[in-house]
Amino acid sequence: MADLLRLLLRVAEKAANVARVCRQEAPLFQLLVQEKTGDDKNKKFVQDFKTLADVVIQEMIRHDVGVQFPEMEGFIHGEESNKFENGLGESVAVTVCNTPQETAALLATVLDGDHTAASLLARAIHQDPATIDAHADGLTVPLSPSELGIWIDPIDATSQYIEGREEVLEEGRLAPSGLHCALVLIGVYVRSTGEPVMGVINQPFNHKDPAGGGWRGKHFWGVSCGSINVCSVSRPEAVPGPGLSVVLSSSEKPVVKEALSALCGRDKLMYASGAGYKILCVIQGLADVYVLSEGSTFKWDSCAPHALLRALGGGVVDLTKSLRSGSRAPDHLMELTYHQPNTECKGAERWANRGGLVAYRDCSQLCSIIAPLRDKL
Ligand code: 2IP
Ligand code: CA
Ligand code: CA
Repeated sequence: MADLLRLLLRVAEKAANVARVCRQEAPLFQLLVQEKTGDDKNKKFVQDFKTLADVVIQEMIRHDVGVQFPEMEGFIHGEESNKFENGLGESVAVTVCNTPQETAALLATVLDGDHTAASLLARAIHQDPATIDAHADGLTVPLSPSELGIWIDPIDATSQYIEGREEVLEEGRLAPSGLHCALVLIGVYVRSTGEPVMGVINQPFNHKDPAGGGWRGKHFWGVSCGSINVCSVSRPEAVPGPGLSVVLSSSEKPVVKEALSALCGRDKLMYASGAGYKILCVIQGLADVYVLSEGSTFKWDSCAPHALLRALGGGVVDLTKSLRSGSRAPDHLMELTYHQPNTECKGAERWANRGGLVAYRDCSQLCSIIAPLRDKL
């Protein structure tokens, strides 16, 4: 498992590089931020490019993991499909080839012959990132890659990534929107039980290099399997004082906002973009819980940060199941799992966390959220 962790940290860093390159290199950046106006072909092309950044990152991760762990190959899933239709209506399967030149040639067919952009992207995909040390050499977990599956969200909070607002982060404070909400999420689960056991999160736009070298990222990881619980983030200390702090999507239902504002301390009901970023806020102690009443997140959004929360003694439960549990406290049966689709649904909905969710660090805080919501929802 230490090998798999090291590999995932590396591919997540590579993914973050690709995400940064798309914003830093002018020919790519122009594609990313082009106005969505003009004729239909142009509109479609711009839309394509935004998706292409995601698809390329996901395929790169799938490729690199498959090379080192062939037994995982059929079990590496993600948000995107690699089938791509270019502006000319041709269908292209985006894959990572053996050489940067071949990858560039393939990407150029998707980018309507834009060879400059294709070469820049291919170079980033084939570049070796600086090695990231997990300090996890002694990590032994009784699981083999052939028992595991992977969920990838190549870029979570795409809208913030595209919009690109640069916020200066204040230590210990949550910033509701901006580039820092965009995250690369790679989660590992057990195929037979659906338990999330390993998660890697890379935040490509954490801070600006003070020497003018552009954006620098930050990575987070966690492993949780039986009695083995290790996380790169240390468990935040409990902050004394009344009320819980809660983070929500700004599009959360008014009834949920009202129920929770009665429960939270002053200024402790907060809003932030990105499902992954909101769970990361709980991991870092910037909020105590994240409540989402709708089925608008997917397995690829929650798997990686869920593993980190478990390693810290918390978790992510299905909100609907927890509300229906009568007076019983939420238990591990209500935790989200990652191996079974919603069979009655089609497309992405098959993998939606349909019952909504609550992400928490502390079981007692979870209970104190569920009871009042049960009366209101
Ligand atoms: C989105 C993204 C959104 C989030 C939504 C996710 O993923 O994280 O920000 O909505 O649930 O599915 P909100 O910010 O309102 O929580 P993506 O950007 O990958 O589509
Ligand atoms: Ca997402
Ligand atoms: Ca995404």
